[in-house]
Amino acid sequence: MLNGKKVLYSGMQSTGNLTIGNYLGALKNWVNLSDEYECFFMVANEHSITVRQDPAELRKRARALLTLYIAAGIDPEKNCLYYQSHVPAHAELAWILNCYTYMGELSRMTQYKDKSAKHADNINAGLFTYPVLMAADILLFQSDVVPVGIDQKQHLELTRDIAMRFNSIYGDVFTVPEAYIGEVGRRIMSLQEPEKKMSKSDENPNAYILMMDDKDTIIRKFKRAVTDSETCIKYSESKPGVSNLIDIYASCTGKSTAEIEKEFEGKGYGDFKLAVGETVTDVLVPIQQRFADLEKNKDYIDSVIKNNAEKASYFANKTLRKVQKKVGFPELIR
Ligand code: ATP
Ligand code: LTN
Repeated sequence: MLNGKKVLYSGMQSTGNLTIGNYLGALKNWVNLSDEYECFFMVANEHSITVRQDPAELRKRARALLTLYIAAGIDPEKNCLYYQSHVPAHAELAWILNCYTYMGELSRMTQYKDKSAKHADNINAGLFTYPVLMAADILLFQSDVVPVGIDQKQHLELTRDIAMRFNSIYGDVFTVPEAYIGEVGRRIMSLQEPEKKMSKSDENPNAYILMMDDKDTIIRKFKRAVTDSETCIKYSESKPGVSNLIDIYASCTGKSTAEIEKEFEGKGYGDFKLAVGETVTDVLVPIQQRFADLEKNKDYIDSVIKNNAEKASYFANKTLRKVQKKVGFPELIR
């Protein structure tokens, strides 16, 4: 608890441009939950370097991501938005937690398996211990709830295991967090291969809708979305393409699957795809406009970054000091 509220914590890597998968699976829930909780939203630029990055590009993307958090509706006066690399406690706690995490646990992580297959020329130790840094992020803030897409569930379970293991040795040091995974939008699929998750690192740009795509691009990509040889708009496991479009439409409009099926009864895929494209455009355009305005206001974004780095460090250091004491590191002599 912080200021009488439960603590909500989440972050995203500053690699690539966000897709509607990132938005509907995570960012949208952050905005919806932010009034109810004391929130910390972090830009995971330390996680980003587990895959090789261009330095200038990484710096630019981190700032764009933080700006996009605000453009999507997160109020930087009420919530703490910051860069992971501005708070050294993340890396320090990650080291300690590395010593309480087993190789076997980390080698079972599906994201590690996927990413090491994809980047076979650079299977670095950071890629392997990535979930420990994520556990450190979350545990440093004594977080109660962590809103993420379903692909991060396994990392959250590991975080809970690490927290409980540490607590069972040293007493109640960490709050054991819960994942918050939304009902709709938890797993948005590729528009080209609907059995695969929509990913910003997909080689085929038609597979994803970026949050910064313009209207024509959005409509064109939905038009080309892979469906099936039938024509009816029905949610079914055997129709992953159409079901994914229904999920996207449901998530953007708040309508239920049954309502959507009824709305498009007797209509074809062409009409439905156009409606999905227009709805997604209506959601994204205001965010894009706010983003463009915010980007021009350099001093404002700088002040958010500066103030929040201090605030985040203050809370993170409190937990870090407690942990250091528990494991037996001597206090600094002043
Ligand atoms: P990449 O695919 O390039 O590895 P990513 O798109 O998964 O990256 P992350 O920074 O790893 O991006 O994810 C940020 C947040 O967005 C996480 O909470 C993740 O669960 C969520 N998310 C990512 N893709 C989807 C998706 N297709 N559907 C729902 N949520 C998603
Ligand atoms: N691994 C997460 C990003 C992330 C995160 C976190 C999410 C890093 N640290 C802490 C929630 C809480 C991902 O989405 N790929």
